[in-house]
Amino acid sequence: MTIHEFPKDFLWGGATAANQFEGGFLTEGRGLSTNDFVTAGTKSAGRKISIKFADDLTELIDVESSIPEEAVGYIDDSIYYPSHKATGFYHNYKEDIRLLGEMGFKAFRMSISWTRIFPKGGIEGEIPNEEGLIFYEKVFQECMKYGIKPIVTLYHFENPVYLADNYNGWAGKETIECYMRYVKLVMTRYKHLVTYWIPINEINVLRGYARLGVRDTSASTRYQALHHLFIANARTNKLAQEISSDFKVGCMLALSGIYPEDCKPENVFGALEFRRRALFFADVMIRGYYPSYAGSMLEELGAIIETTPEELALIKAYPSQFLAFSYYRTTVYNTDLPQKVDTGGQLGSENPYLTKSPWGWPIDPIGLRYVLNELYDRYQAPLFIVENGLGMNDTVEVDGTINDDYRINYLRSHIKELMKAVTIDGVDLIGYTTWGPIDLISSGTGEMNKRYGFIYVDLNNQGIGTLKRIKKKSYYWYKKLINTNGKDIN
Ligand code: BGP
Repeated sequence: MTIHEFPKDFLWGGATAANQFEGGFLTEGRGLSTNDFVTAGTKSAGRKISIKFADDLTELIDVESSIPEEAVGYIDDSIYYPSHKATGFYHNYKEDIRLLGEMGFKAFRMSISWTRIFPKGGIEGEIPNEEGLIFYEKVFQECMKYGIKPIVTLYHFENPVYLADNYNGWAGKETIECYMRYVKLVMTRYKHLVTYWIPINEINVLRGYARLGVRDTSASTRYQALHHLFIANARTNKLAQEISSDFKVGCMLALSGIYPEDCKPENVFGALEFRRRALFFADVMIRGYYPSYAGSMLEELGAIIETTPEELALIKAYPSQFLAFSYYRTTVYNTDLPQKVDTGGQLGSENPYLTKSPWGWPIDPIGLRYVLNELYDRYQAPLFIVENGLGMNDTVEVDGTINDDYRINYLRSHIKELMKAVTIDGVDLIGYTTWGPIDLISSGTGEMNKRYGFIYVDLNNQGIGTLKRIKKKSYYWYKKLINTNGKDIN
């Protein structure tokens, strides 16, 4: 049964982030980002941050732990930091965009590395780095050549080190001012090249030094920082309206789905409460106000934050225009069991009805339709799936081919469900950008072998490889799908 027509201008494409894709570490005037100190991890062991104390002692600490007071982030030349080279988009952007263009991409989501524009983050009087500005200009012009719309994330898992160390990152109000200088500059400069903007990536999973720039990990610091991000988001929405009436600015959350384990009322209500910890962010940014459950939720988390009536009025006046989200999987909530947080959402108890990826992420296409409906019912705002995909270790065959049928199957099954959400359920969906269309570094583990791409990149977990690009089988499949606007899905 089809009641609604699938949009003709649907934005098919792929999504990346500078810290995982770009490389070009400290090249042409780029400043240090907190993510530059993050080491490669493994599937089981997490990523670390290298730090140095005043007495020159160095240490590796867990990526989400607090930075001791007398320590600073430190680059150890004997360590491999995946973000420094990443998969080389900085130097290879022309070929990369051509490959995406040839696939027929309508949209390419990417992030700007803030310290490429303002090495210190945009402190009062700081002169922007023209070479950084030119780099993104060339990237956007290249996209234009192929009719690809850039979807630009302004803050994706990296914070200027200067702001982290001097203002405690987003916990300090100064960071809002610096961010706004950066946003004003890039929005003004690129207003004829970019229409879609995403101020903050996955706001609901931001925590710690690397992703939020905060040096201590208390709940109060975290939620204060997140409140400051709400202010920055609202101010960005306001500014965008002033700069161009064409701009479309959306908030972005990690919204992999959550089910209660069974009909035990504690599990059902617990799952609802647990989901609110994520939806809270969209409630604030789309509806425009702290929801009625916010007080008790923050209290339970142990977070005490300060807000002013002026700030709340600003958040109310300038909500986001669309809700973008990542969807990788669903998880099962059981009130008696702990939930683990990682990239891709939450991990809870086992779901006996689903199979899992080698990284333990349950594969649930119907869950995508469920989440699309959940979000559309709640917000009645346009939605945009800006991340989805399957991380797998691909094999290059002796004849040079890469037969990633598992990826095609994953994407096909998810796209079928999103099409049902649009054509049967009537969800207003702007587009779909798969995660990492060209292989890039995993955010959660820092591995290279957790690949999502249609295009293979020759690089291993130790950072060794030629960076050569090879088209996978899925490349041709997605190309055909885009060219038929989703009709030829087989
Ligand atoms: C999201 C992030 C991305 C991306 C993705 C996949 O949370 O926005 O940056 O990395 O998850 O996660 P991973 O790289 O851990 O497989």
